[in-house]
Amino acid sequence: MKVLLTGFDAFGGAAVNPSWLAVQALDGRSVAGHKIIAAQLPTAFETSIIELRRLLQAYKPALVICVGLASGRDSMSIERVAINIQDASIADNAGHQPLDVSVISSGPAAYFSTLPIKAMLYALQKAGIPAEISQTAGTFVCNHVFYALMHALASSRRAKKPRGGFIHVPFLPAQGAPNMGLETMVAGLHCAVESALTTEQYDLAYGAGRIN
Ligand code: PCA
Repeated sequence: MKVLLTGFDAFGGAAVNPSWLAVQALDGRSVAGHKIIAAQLPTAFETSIIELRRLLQAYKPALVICVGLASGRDSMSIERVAINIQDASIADNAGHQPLDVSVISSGPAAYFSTLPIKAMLYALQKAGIPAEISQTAGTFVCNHVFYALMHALASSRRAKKPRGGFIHVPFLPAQGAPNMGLETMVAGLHCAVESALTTEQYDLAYGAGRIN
């Protein structure tokens, strides 16, 4: 039983992406009887979701959490909803800057995360880690990957559909403010994975989970 955690490579001129450093630190760790596999996605519209689909096929994880950087945020942001749009204010790492186009033309307008987002929020807060529910993952590569993930999981024919969703992390202290230390991010993701694996009941649409 596996958990897939993805982070992104650096983009927009930055030297590192904290999302990759944080998930990499959890690679191989066991949580609630599951083994974590960390993988990097390119910050590029087209190739990110090709790689994501390959990883889903290869590992058939029970839980998938994609992680990305959101500058300007001061907490771990558990995303509620992925929307069917690509609208980039900067070029991605492949030089593409899509404007006002869908992620999947035949797909619905949006997908809710199937993570128990409120249970995860309370677990993080209980552990003293700054956390919030976010109502938008933006319209750049993170939202794109989140939408493609939820589309793939929704059409999964596995008996028990894997749960999946997205978490944004802040800058690292060396990147600017607001920020969060890498150790706090790693502890937060560990806590989020544990909560997602051990919260049994939740409302699919709203993510309200029973608090353990
Ligand atoms: N953050 C960007 C893409 C990659 C990343 O880490 C975003 O929020 O869309």
